[in-house]
Amino acid sequence: MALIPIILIPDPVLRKVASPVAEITDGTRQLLDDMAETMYDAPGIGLAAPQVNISERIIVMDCGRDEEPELYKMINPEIIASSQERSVLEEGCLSIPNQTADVERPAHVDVRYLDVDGNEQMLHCEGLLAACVQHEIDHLDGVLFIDHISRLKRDMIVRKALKDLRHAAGRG
Ligand code: GNR
Ligand code: NI
Repeated sequence: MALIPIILIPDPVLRKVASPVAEITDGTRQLLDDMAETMYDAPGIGLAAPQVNISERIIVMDCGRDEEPELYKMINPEIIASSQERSVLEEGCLSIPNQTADVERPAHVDVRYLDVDGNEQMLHCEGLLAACVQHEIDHLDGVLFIDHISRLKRDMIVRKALKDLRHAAGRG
């Protein structure tokens, strides 16, 4: 197990469309383990492979409480149905540190994915898990949560985040 550095905006890897995984290998499983460790360490409730500089369609999520962890490892996840009903949730992103915004998305989604053994799985997601899985699959398409809010709010968040990061790097 190993922690992997998390990529921050404005790195272009976060804007690329990630490639499907063609073959699930021990390397894929090792990456999923390392991503889970990195997610818990951050801490975050989800992590997509582009956030660790790997442009492949792989995500991990755990929206469970501390007492009841619920880790999902998903390969080539796809949203196959979305509810008409929408819900608004405050989102953040490990690649845009210290910034949050209310994001409106379908309230429920059905996700199809491959598990670590290559078996097809289906998961019905609601609440925080629904927001999280949509946020993670967006990362696989080069989309960030700030793309779902007004341009004014987006520009403000990006400006603040970049300023924060400059200060953190000691160049501000
Ligand atoms: O840790 C995270 N919290 C979160 C909160 C609401 C909706 C989505 C998320 S995902 C985020 C971690 C992250 O950046 N995943 O890509
Ligand atoms: Ni994110």
